[in-house]
Amino acid sequence: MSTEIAGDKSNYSAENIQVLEGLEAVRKRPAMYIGDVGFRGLHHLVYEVVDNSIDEALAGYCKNIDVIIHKNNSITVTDDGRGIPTGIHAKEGRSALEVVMTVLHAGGKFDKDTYKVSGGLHGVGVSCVNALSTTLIASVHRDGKEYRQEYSCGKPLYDVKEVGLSDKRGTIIHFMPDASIFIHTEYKFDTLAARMRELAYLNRGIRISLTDERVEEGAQVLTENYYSEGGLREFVTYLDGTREKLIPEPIYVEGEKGGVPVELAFQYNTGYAENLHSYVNNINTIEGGTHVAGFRRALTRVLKSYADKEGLLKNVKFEISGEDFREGMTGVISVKVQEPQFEGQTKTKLGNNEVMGAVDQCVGDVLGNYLEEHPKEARTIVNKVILAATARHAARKAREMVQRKGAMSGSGLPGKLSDCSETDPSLCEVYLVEGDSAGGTAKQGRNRAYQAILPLRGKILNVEKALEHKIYENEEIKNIFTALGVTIGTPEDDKALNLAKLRYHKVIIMTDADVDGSHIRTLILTLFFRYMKALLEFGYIYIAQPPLYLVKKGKDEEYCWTEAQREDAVMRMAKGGNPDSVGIQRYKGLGEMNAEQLWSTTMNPETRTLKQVTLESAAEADHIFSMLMGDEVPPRREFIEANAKYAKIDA
Ligand code: 0RA
Repeated sequence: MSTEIAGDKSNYSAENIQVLEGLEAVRKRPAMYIGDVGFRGLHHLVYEVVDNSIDEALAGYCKNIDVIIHKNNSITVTDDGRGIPTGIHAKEGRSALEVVMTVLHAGGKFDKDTYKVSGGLHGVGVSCVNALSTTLIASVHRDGKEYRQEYSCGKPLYDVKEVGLSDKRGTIIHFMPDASIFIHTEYKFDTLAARMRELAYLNRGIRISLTDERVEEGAQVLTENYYSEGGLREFVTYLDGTREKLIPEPIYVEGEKGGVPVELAFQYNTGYAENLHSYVNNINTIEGGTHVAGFRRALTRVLKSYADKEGLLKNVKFEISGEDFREGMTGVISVKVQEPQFEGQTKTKLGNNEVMGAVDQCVGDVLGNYLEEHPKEARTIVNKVILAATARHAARKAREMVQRKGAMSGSGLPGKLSDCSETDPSLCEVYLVEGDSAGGTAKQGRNRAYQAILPLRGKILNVEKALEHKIYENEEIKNIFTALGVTIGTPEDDKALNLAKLRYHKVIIMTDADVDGSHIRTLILTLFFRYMKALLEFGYIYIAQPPLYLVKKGKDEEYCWTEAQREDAVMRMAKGGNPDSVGIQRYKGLGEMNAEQLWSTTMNPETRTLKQVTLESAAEADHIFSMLMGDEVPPRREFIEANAKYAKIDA
């Protein structure tokens, strides 16, 4: 979070003008400050306020943070910290509280010693939340008194005032997001819950509660409490909940090198995927960076030298590579960096070089000792690594076979693909369609200029449970990746290179609106999540929304996607007469529509609705995919019905 006050060096009146411009600018271009004005931005407001309380907790003054979603979708965040100072700020000539609430980036100005590292991706401060709220009320309990100031669209309605005595301490921020700015104003409990849970794991010892008051009249409000004593150890155990673990407890590292606090935990499971989640200042760094590099380097070096020393690699005839040390590993790494440099396409890649060495040393020390003290676990891990290397060699052979074959057959595109004529990927879309018959209909109905169709035969392989080389050998999966033009299983570092080859910038999954369809959709999403996560990270994946009903009377026909739309259509067509005279056809399968119907309801960009799949929380998605597609059946049942909870899907 920046600590610069806008116009700090200019004179008083000029400064005031700049202050006004500051918050006006936020209202004019909100997306520049909070990312977007959709669901993401709306939820970002809460994170921004909570981040301030987390900072106060990290400074050691706050233990409890309570978040309430009120009935009208306004929010209250309460903490028991020192309270934002209310005295007159010498330089500004007005209350410090007012400065914090009305000046961009003023957050950390008053307490230089405070360890300020928390802060959302945009790190814009609570004044942005104020600017984007029709009403905001800040209450501060401090020095035996309660102070208050209210604002409208960022402008104070009165000077900070004392409203009474108080024996409490802390800050309460209540705000109502401005409906004229945000596309959506309804908060999603699950989205906020995932972030609060994540924050509790990342900052052990802080108690966070989330309450939803939007329940039926008279019903009990819903409250969830998040608290972690063990921090990242517990986070890893939570993420790996349904996977079979190889060692009894995660390996845990907590330390500090060169002023960089490092915390990390990792566990090995019987699976094949690497699930490493990384954070800098509580921000998920999806593109990794120097902290991840430091961890990988130490892991490879220490495990290799241990295995060599113990003579465990005597019979291994081939090279063991870095990735082999991370197969079937779930880990979380969290560092706190005073001045983080974020790079990469989504500005979520840590660039600070000093962090690499800090993490490397912390991990090196602890892991070396761990292996010496736990010979049984050490052997288990090394055996797993050797197995991974063996499998990787088999997989590479299989993959090379596939690629050689592909290169030989003409265009190299799968025979089942009906390609489009346009070649600019940004204009092209491909429909992955469940079943050959619906694929045929889609082929007739499409606009062949820019829409390609790839029919899929029923259920594809469950990659969560399959051996890696089986995945490369699977026809259906090969077809998908060949059609998309990207190489499956490319190391994460080559993401950008690989994505540049993507042949369609909309990859649209179109399945039946039944349980099987939802299962197939999840299988495809799991495949992308595990083997081409960048497609999800960069927002290339969409879900088609075929209608659920056709309501009909005489020549009148109307497609409906929800129960409410259906009831509405029936009433309108009955025109006050008997609703039974109106026919309702329920569509379960794509096959029940003809080409023209499929085009007009589901494929025509003018009239269709597509849902874009985004990864709001990769950690939460990891947890849910492993549960959905893993070995334990009961939790999966529940989730298949409530499809698409794993990844947030925005309209
Ligand atoms: C700067 C100085 C002090 C407290 C805070 C910031 C503070 C900010 C927020 C935002 C939400 N909750 C907060 N709690 C505290 C206090 C300095 C002092 O008392 O000496």
